[in-house]
Amino acid sequence: MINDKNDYRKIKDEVTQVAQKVCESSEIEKFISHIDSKIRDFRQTMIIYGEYNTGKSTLINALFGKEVAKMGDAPETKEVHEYLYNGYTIFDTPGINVDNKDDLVTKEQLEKSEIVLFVISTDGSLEVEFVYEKIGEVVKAKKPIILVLNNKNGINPNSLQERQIINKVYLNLERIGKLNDIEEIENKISVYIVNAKEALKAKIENKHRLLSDSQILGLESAIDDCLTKSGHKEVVNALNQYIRNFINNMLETLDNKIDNKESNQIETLITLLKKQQESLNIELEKMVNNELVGADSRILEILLSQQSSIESKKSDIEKYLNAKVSNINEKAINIMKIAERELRTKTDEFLEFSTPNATTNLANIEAPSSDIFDEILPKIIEQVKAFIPTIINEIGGKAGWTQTLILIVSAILDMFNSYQKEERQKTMQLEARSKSQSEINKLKEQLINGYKNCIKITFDGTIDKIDNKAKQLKSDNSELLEMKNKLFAIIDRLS
Ligand SMILES: Nc1nc2c(ncn2[C@@H]2O[C@H](COP(=O)(O)OP(=O)(O)O)[C@@H](O)[C@H]2O)c(=O)[nH]1
Ligand SMILES: [Mg+2]
Repeated sequence: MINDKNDYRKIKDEVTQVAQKVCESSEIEKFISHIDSKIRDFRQTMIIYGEYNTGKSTLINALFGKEVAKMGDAPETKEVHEYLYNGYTIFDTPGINVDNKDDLVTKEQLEKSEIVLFVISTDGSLEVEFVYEKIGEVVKAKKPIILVLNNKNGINPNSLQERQIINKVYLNLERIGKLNDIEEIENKISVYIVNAKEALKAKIENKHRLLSDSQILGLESAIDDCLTKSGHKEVVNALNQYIRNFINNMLETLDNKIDNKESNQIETLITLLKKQQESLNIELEKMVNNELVGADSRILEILLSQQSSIESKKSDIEKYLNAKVSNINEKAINIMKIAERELRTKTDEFLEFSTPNATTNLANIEAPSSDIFDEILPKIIEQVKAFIPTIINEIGGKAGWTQTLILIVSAILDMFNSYQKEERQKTMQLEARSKSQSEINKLKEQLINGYKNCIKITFDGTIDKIDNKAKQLKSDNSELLEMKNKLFAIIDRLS
């Protein structure tokens, strides 16, 4: 629980520390300057609030009895003006429903003020829903509020028409109270009808009757009453809300950063690559199997042929297998080239799809979007594009396969030789068949594993790099989460 100015000093420092990583410096300056000014002068202030052209500035002048504020049908008040009234500060504002800039100026001042003098004009905004919503917001914020109906159309005081207008206003207040779950809203707002223009005139021209008819005197004592009765409690209430709003805006910015799609997009890219790798493996395995269908029978045929010598059998098998393997290699290269093209299209699509939006301009914090999408991803994509040539180089060097083939052919022939010498024809044929089968299976396995390995090495490197980036993003997120927790803890202290 916040008790004194020192608590606010601490909170200001803690909030500023996080804010420096989340907010624009101008926002932080405004925040610091408001807290500082409140610490310097812990008194309640009043804001003149309401739609523009309802007579807010005229009312200020009526209160002072002279023209201190500019009045006019065009929005005259473009910024917040500060007046000292009976020792209290009153702020005149441009009002709401003017334009974005003026509305924002007004909203900022509303957040900073403790007491609200809300002006509605009897000739205009009596039935405007938006106006009552704004009144509801003030009541919900637990700020004392006086509602002034500025009698622009000169209705006689205490007339039936005046009562009808006041009743209408109370009905509208009741309705907005129900809508916003505000109990007994009519007891939380005091309503006064005054004629600001005539009050000003009466004061300037010293006309007592006119002054009394303007009904400004009742309003003046209500304002005095409200100002003197409120104090520390109202200032703490408004200041806490001001800080909470500031923190909530920061939390929103942090949430946007945490929710940013980049982590998910990187996960998507990783999944895409893994799927690509898997389907490449399957396709190559199928191709190798298909290409070697019947290879064992062909080898057996060569082995059992009557005419040729062992030497020529050996060279026939070698030739046959060499041709097979180089055919398979060619097909493997083709498959990988197609895969490369497909991957390139997919990654291009991915990049196009995941181009970061340019609206993340709020913070000074390292926005992960820029470096991922501008620097790192293109590099990764380049690597992905380069993976096929790597494989082609590896399997293109035939030396490895030739070695394998010689081993396989020798194994088959050694076995065949020994049986031929013993002339156990039947057994030899059976053994030769199974040997051819098992050696061809070995060849299949070696080819498939060889390809898979090359693919794995290339994909793993790429996936690792992307994965690391994803991890880094997650740790960035954990930093952001930590900031959020700090802010939540401050909000807890404020309530
Ligand atoms: N007849 C009449 N006109 C008023 C009254 N109060 C303000 N006006 C006029 O309404 C216009 C807007 O007044 P102003 O005080 O500038 O409104 P603001 O934009 O809310 O500050 C001016 O032309 C005023 O002369 C009033 O009590 N009676
Ligand atoms: Mg004005």
